[in-house]
Amino acid sequence: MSFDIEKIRSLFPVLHQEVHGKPLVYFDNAATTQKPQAVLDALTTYYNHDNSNIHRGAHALADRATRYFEETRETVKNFINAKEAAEIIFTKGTTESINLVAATFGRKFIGKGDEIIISTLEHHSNIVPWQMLCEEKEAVLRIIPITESGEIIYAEFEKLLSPKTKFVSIVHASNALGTINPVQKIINAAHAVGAKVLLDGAQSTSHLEVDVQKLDCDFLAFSAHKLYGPTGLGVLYGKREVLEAMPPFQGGGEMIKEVTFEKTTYNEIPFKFEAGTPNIADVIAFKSALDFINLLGKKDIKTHEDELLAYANERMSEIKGFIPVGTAAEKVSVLSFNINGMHPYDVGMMLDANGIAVRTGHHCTQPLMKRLGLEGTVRASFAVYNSKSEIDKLAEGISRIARIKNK
Ligand code: C6P
Repeated sequence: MSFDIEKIRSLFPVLHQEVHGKPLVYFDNAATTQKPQAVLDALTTYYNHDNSNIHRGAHALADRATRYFEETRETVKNFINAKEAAEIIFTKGTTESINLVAATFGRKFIGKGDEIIISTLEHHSNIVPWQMLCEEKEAVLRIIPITESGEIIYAEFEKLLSPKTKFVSIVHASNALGTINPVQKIINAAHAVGAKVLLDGAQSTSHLEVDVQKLDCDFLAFSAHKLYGPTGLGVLYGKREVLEAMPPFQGGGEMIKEVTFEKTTYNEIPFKFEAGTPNIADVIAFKSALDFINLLGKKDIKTHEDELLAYANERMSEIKGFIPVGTAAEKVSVLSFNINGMHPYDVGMMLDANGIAVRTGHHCTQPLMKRLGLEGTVRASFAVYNSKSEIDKLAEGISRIARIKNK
């Protein structure tokens, strides 16, 4: 598929509506992306034709559902270039993926006085599970500081590394500012002291090529709903040898080999980590979302989104009172800002009145906002179906709002 915006937009039914009497401009893609018709069709086709539990039934529907479910696992494997499909675990989302690692790898391998490194840029999902673990194990959480422009200070990260470092959990691309972290360097340096590395790929997997074998990360966590797929579904990638060394996350059906009242033996990966009936319909529909991304191609997606961000920066720089937040050299398509003298929430409400959907507030990154001395920001985040003419509408809306306070 060539990068034909009108054609791409025609695949997303939700985009074709008016909000408050204005055509919808959807710029809240970092929160969740919209779903193409193919994903919606896959959901109804599954329920209309194939609905069945998987990995258990001795009948045609169960076979079909199992096959489609495992086809998605294979597609995810290829999407991130994992070595094998068994390294792909389905979870509820990035949040659950990170919690799984903290609760299993963390509980088994991290002890008193050990250190875990995260950064100032982290989403709460990549802070709180590690804080909980540190509290339980008397381990220590270390934080990589950032510059005013929102980039981690790499030299400070190097100073934090020591033989005590057991784990580095780092966001690949910041949801609040868009900053892309130098993850390859971080992974190499962490491995050099024997630490394992988890990448929070919630915001990177939809914008950038993410090749887990090339990166050599031990874990990658991400959510289907930020990749044009359904909500309530996430992925945890882990290297086979690391996953095999970890205890299970939850106990129940599917994750066992054999159960007696005396002793239970656990299933092979990935099933060891997938207790209970999984989110079958959404897993099956996720394949259509990944097929859609693959058809467009990550390279062209990145080019398009970089163009949108550059254009947005150019348009906004003309506006008196526009304050950009997060000006890192390497960014995904996130435009975070404030308007001089205005609360971000009020800006968001005024944009909404013009049909423009943005997110406002702390973006689940309260420590980051505290570091920047801000209560929050307004965040416009761009996806494959967004266009320069929509950015013009954003610029016009912001200009009108800024004029109120910045005459
Ligand atoms: N960020 C945003 O508006 P879940 O909720 O589990 O799908 O993803 C959590 C998460 C973890 N890490 C990063 C970097 C994220 O951006 C998110 C989700 C959304 O920015 C909702 S808070």
